[in-house]
Amino acid sequence: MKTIDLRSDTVTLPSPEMRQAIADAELGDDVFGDDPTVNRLEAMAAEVMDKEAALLTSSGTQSNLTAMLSHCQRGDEVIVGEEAHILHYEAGGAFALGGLGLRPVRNDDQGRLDLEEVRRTIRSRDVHFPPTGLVCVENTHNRCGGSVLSEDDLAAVRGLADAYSLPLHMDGARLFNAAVALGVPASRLARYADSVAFSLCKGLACPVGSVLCGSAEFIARARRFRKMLGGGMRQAGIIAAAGVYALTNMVDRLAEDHENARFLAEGLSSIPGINPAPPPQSDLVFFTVEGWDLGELARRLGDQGVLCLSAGGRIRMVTHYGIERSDVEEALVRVRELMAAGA
Ligand code: TLP
Repeated sequence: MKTIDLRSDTVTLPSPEMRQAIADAELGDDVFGDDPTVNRLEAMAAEVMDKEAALLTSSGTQSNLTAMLSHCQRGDEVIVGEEAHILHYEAGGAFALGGLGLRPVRNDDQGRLDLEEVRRTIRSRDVHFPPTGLVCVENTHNRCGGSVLSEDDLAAVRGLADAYSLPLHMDGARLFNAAVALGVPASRLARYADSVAFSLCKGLACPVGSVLCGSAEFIARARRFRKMLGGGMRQAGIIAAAGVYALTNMVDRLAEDHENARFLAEGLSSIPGINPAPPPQSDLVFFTVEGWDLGELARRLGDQGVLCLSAGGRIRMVTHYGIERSDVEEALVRVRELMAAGA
């Protein structure tokens, strides 16, 4: 029985062409600035995001923490949506390692921050208060179902950040999914943020890595914080080569993952007992199920070779490189059979 792994787009494996690019990569010591492939990836990423500079990091988590450290001083507060990945899934690094307070504000089911609450949460200058140092947005938004922040959404939060002279960081782990969903270049979305982190190891199907982009001065600071976090990697061209390949060859195909996600969601909605979720905007599909313990359902699906995650009272399935339409069809057959068999 073929295993259909829908747990995350992080499970993607490099294509033969990507492996070849990795094998052929020219290498040097990146901590000395000598790795030509890393330098090439960073230049490409800066260009794609229309920022002055970029920095390869080991993960999205490292990019986000590096960004927060580079924008803020210890003791500052960082405003994040209450469903932000930074808040829920990054091991509390901002608190533990950065000495930063994360201040959650309400976000709607599309991942848009409640701007009135952001306004109320921004601290006035007073010796009693921790200064507000940064506002963060997430695009696409993971816990909000892979929803896409539009240019209007981003312009609104940018306007507010500007009104209070605050920098804006975008956790764009899946920013290319957002760009493909909106049919705009990623730079159109990146321009609203001072810094943007995008992942190489999700839909772009690289084995490792994330890239943080911003002004030259910001990235110079970030380079030191990345080193402090243990992210100074030596012959990192091995990683960067996959990134260069992905930026050239793996972006446009994300549209296929989005189509497969819509097809999956439609199919799931027609299975008795599954509560139809709103149509997915990108590659993440969430749903709830009547009469099942969701952990148990995920485990039983796993026994049937359909891997998914149960999180926050929902099941999550993700389409990605390596998952074809026929795999989605087969997954739907197996889910339908299990649901018919009952809890
Ligand atoms: N998300 C992973 C898990 O951590 C949940 C996933 O499978 O979706 N920002 C966003 C919006 C993310 O979804 C993720 C990873 C990250 C940052 C962190 O990236 P990594 O895993 O590279 O540290």
